[in-house]
Amino acid sequence: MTNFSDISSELGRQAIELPSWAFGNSGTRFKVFGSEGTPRSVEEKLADAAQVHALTGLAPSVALHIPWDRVDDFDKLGRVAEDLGVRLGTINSNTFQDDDYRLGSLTHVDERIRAKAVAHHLECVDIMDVTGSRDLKIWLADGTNYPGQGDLRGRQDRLADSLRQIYERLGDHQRLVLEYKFFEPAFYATDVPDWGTSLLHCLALGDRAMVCLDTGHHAPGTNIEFIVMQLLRAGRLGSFDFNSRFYADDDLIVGAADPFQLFRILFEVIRGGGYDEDSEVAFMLDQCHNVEDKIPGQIRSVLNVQEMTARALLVDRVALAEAERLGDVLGANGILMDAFYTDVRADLAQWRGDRGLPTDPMAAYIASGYQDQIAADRIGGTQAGWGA
Ligand code: LRH
Ligand code: MN
Ligand code: MN
Repeated sequence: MTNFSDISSELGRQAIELPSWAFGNSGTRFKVFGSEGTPRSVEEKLADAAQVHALTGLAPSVALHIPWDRVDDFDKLGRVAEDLGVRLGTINSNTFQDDDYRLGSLTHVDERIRAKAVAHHLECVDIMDVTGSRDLKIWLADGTNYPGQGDLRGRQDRLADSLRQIYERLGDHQRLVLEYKFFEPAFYATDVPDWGTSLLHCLALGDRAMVCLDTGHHAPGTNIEFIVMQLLRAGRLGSFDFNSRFYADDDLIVGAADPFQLFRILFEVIRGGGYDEDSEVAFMLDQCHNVEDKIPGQIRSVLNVQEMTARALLVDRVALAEAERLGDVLGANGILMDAFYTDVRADLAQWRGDRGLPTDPMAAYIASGYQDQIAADRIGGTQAGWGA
């Protein structure tokens, strides 16, 4: 049996990147609700993210989305982040809110528009050079709504060529991370719909091309931990976009809908070496907080990931391997479930206290008065970018 004391140092190396867009107003296609205290600038988004890190010690970096977070001086923005106690992380490209991209971006049949989309990604790499970011994350809304609308094969060939141009621009320490999603906004055929398509493109590009697994981007019932295992096995799991879903790409708080699935995913990450000290798998949130307060939403999210990581680390892997070897079906399953059902919340509270962090970060946030302060100070906060 593994005890909490055996895993406490391993918990110390957990880092979960926050998305800048989690702090802006967001919603569905029906309504974007405004909320008090919403950031009016990228700097204010960073300030909010820094609260999450200060209270949990879990979120040292912030992902940016371009153009949502475009500023004149990224070097200065990096220093602002540093002063706040965080750093700039992954740069996300965005080719889904420009009229030119109605029929595609990196796959577009019109060479002028495809070149514009490639150029946008090259600008993102320029930004990464300034911010020191390692990862360029690409998610494409590209796809078709009707059979016959586009040549499926031609779109893949153009995508491969566009990605090659972007990949060639990367520095030695930089990575291209290609995210997939099975549908939406395209409903008939999405150009990067699944991990197989993403992996094929990455394999063609080179060692620094990796797959991003967004947990909300699969059909219901998909065994996501199997995908985690396979990508780790291939050395191509680049990053996670964590969130949870009940129906489609809901972007709800990770671990809220199905904590057991999060546990299973994290167990495969750990078993596959993705949580090792030298692992380059990036853990990120990709969430929106439509009806709840955003900063506590992010605090709850990173705590959920930490809690399930702790439970997954508690799995007695020696006993599990032995039970598997012996063909002890229910014994093996029982070993996994014992860890899943272990309530680690009190141990984690103490773990935080031992490190000078609040034992209850949610309560500490409310007590800090930060929410009231930003509600008073900030009038007319911005949307996350959706619909903007
Ligand atoms: C697409 C997605 C992708 C985008 C983010 C805002 O659904 O998951 O990662 O960058 O949402
Ligand atoms: Mn995502
Ligand atoms: Mn998504």
